[in-house]
Amino acid sequence: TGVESAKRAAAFHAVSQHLSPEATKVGIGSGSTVVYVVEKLQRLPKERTKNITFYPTGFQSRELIVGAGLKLGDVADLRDGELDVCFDGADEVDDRLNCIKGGGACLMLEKLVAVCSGVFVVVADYRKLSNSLLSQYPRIPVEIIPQSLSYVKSKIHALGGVPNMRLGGTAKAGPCVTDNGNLILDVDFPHGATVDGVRLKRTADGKDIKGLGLSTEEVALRLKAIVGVLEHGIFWEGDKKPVVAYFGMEDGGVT
Ligand code: DER
Repeated sequence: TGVESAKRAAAFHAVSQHLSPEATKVGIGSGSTVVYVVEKLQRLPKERTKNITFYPTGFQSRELIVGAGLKLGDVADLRDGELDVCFDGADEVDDRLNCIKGGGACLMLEKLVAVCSGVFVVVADYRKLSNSLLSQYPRIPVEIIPQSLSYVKSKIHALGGVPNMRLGGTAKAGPCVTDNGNLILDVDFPHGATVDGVRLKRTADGKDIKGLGLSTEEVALRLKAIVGVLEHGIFWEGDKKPVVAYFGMEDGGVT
């Protein structure tokens, strides 16, 4: 389908552009687009990949690395900036290359690998392009420890958010459980966020402009500050290194 070939084009192009001959440590994200990143790596001459250790962002990512016969590393060994590059997908990317991630419930290790990487390379198809976060993908995945479920939901409501616990789907009764044994809340802000239930106002020319919510960046800070929240899917300046993004387009091109 158009989407799959767009994903593959973005992934192949990204690897050819950003896997330098000197690379020795590479992060591998999660999801369906990153499958093509590993396919491209597997097609490279063994000379190119035999000296590279690949670090997974979850169970699926680990399976991809091992399945491709690539050398597997342990994320627990990583320090800031230690990875030459990391390739990962996203659910939505805005014009400042900020992302919403977490559609695959792997956001915790994805963000850890992203912040340990010198360059964060996003690979995506054209559907992920967006001019402002939460317009195309109107929810923020948030990983929480299970015991905090009621508490975190109440705090998110107080922010003006609507938290929905992600279910495991038809193959599993009950919630989606992450690789870390936690739950995912998909949080929407239908009317913009507020602070402790009081909608933020901004006066301009002396008038109150009602209904202006928090910026997405402020939402990220407030979500992270709630006790019981492990991490959220807003990949923002504070959380990421230089970002490059490749989008496979419907016409087969890559931007
Ligand atoms: O969870 C994530 O952030 C993954 O990267 C995933 O959402 C990317 O989506 P994809 O399957 O369309 O590549």
